[in-house]
Amino acid sequence: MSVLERELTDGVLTLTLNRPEALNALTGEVLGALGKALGEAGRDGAVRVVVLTGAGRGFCAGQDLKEVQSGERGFDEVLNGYVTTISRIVELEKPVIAAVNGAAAGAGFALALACDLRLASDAASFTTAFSRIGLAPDSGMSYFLPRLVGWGRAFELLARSPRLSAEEAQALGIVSQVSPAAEFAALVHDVAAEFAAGPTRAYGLIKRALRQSAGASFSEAMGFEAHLQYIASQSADFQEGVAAFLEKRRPAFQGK
Ligand code: LHQ
Repeated sequence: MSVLERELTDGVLTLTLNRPEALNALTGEVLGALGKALGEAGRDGAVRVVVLTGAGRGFCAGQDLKEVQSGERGFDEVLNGYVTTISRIVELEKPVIAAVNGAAAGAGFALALACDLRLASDAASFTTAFSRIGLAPDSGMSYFLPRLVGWGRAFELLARSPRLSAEEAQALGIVSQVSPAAEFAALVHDVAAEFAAGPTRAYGLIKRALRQSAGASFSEAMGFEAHLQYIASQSADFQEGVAAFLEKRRPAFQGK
């Protein structure tokens, strides 16, 4: 068994963190495998959407604290592993869905935040965890969290580290949809299938536009939008989208 399971079906690449005995806590091996799989997903035209989930009752409990305590990897090496892998999610020009099946903590919570969309089972929970062990946030959490929930709530979630239920996370805007655990696989399948049949190129450009706008002035954002729209307008999916609208039928996007 691999620490990261991969399955590609109908354009949906499902990556399953697979250390259930430790709630899928992240080791160098897991992070390396995840980073590599995300890099390959970017180059593989058969992949239209990526789903990230966890095996067993956890989503991801963040950094494996046994590995940290063992000192087998230097602190810089551990931190750099997060920078690389989280950046791959953000830079991947395809939608990445976090299917949060269980507990998400620390860098595991950050991993979900770096994804483009979060779906949660009602068995999921979310906790920042860092301050409980005397740490500051990492893995992009200080960037993503205030953008989703606002500065004040982000401070409280980071400093007090409550364990949020899926419903509480949804009320804060962290999660977009929650379903009963028994129906979660069907929800994830349906949402992933929607993206797998969508205009992949446009999704990639949406990610690029949002990323750029986060640090841009209004006029810079408008200028960058025009640049991206030129790229989008060259795609086969744009031709198909307009033709389908005018012919009053559903578009058949090829992701090109
Ligand atoms: C674990 C872990 C874990 C190992 C549960 N490691 N075994 C970056 C750079 C450098 C340094 C440090 O960190 C970082 C980034 C980070 O991510 S820091 C934050 C690290 N994560 C945490 O502090 C979370 C620790 N875990 C928890 O608080 C709880 O386990 C949660 C809230 C996730 C779930 O609670 P429960 O559902 O009650 O499960 P549990 O605590 O009983 O855990 C089940 C097992 O998983 C247990 O093992 P055992 O052998 O006793 O059954 C835990 O030891 C193990 N486990 N998290 N991070």
